[in-house]
Amino acid sequence: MITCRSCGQGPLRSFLDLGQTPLADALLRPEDLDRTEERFPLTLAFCSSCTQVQLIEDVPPEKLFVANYLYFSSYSDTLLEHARRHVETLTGTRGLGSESLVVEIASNDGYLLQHFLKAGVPVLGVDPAPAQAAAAVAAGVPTLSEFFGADLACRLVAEGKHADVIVANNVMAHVPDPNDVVAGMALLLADDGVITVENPYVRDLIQHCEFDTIYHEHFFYHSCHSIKALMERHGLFLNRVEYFPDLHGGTLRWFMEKTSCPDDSVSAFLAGEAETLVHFDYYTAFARRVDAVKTDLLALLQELRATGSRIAAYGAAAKGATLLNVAGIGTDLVDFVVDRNPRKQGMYMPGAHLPILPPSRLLEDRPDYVLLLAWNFKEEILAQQQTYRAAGGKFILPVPSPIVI
Ligand code: JHZ
Ligand code: ZN
Repeated sequence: MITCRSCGQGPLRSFLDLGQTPLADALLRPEDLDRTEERFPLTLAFCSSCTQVQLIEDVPPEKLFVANYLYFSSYSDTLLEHARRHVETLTGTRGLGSESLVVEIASNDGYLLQHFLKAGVPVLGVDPAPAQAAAAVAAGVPTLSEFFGADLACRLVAEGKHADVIVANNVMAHVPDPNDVVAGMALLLADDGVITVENPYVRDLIQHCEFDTIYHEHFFYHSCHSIKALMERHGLFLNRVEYFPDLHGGTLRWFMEKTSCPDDSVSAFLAGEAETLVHFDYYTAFARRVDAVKTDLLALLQELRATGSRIAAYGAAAKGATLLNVAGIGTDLVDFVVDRNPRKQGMYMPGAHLPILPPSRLLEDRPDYVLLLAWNFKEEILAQQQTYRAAGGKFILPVPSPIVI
């Protein structure tokens, strides 16, 4: 039996098979295009013991987050503003100052910690991705370029460090051994400290058919039940839940402390989940709905292409790679993808092999349609592309069901 990576039990019951796909962030250089790309099965399952939704297959994190992992958090203004507000609230509510310490796990390029530094609060970032950690250090954000876990936490504690706040945004999905990470958090957290964790909500993934957010980096798809169970195993208690419906398709922020004092938000979310996503039945229709989106999207693109339209895409996002590969969309249908991260420009999307170009190409080439792969930043990208739209350019939103806007 394959056991659950969170509770160690199971059984795991699979409910979605997305076939074999290349790693979603493994962008290709021109010279890689003729090489065979490694593909891995992508199957989603539900743990009957702790309700944690997770991937069945295991890709070693060293393959995922090191060499050609080019995701930089700072290319979205929406995300930067979300981070700035979180820092502002935490600094105020927790009374943080020059004697405090904030540790962020998966601190990327320092997009969040920079705001604490501006407020005079000492920080430490941890991120194994070398280019991102180097960018953070260059921007003055102290950062250790390694994986976070109990070992690193012990070393930091031995140096006399205790965190008043630990932030872990979009990383609890990415760790194959979440117990090691949470054990490390519990060791490092000061007795009166707080941990905030953010992750897309599995409820929104299912409800809005966001199947493209399923890829090998995301081992886990969290709910309040699954996070609570994971945290309690390490003496940490879920005391508050906040919901951001527009962030990454629907994100939850969980607050954990060493004492249990849950507010009403916790009971409200747990009650909602008890009726729905803690039961396997909740997931059984998902595969059929995913198939319908794939078929409809492919039919729409084929029809547009057949009538002479030119189609591009926006956002060389990991979710874009899943969408293109799972739906079978390649250069026969979409000419190129644009992205404002200069490190991604000049590279190619894994599997689908679309070239990645700067966003200015939309106005230069004037494709008739743009498939919005980064649909999670719809408002930001549509606002930025007003000139292209005013000139008649149209966007295609792939999920929850394909529409032209
Ligand atoms: P974006 C990433 O997923 C990676 P991805 C990771 N696995 C994760 O969990 C989630 O984030 C949270 C570009 N862009 O953020 C930037 C523009 O070009 O949706 C990105 O390359 N112009 C850690 O990769 C891409 O689009 C813009 O105006 O699916 C968006 O990728 C904006 C706003 C973005 O995440
Ligand atoms: Zn489990």
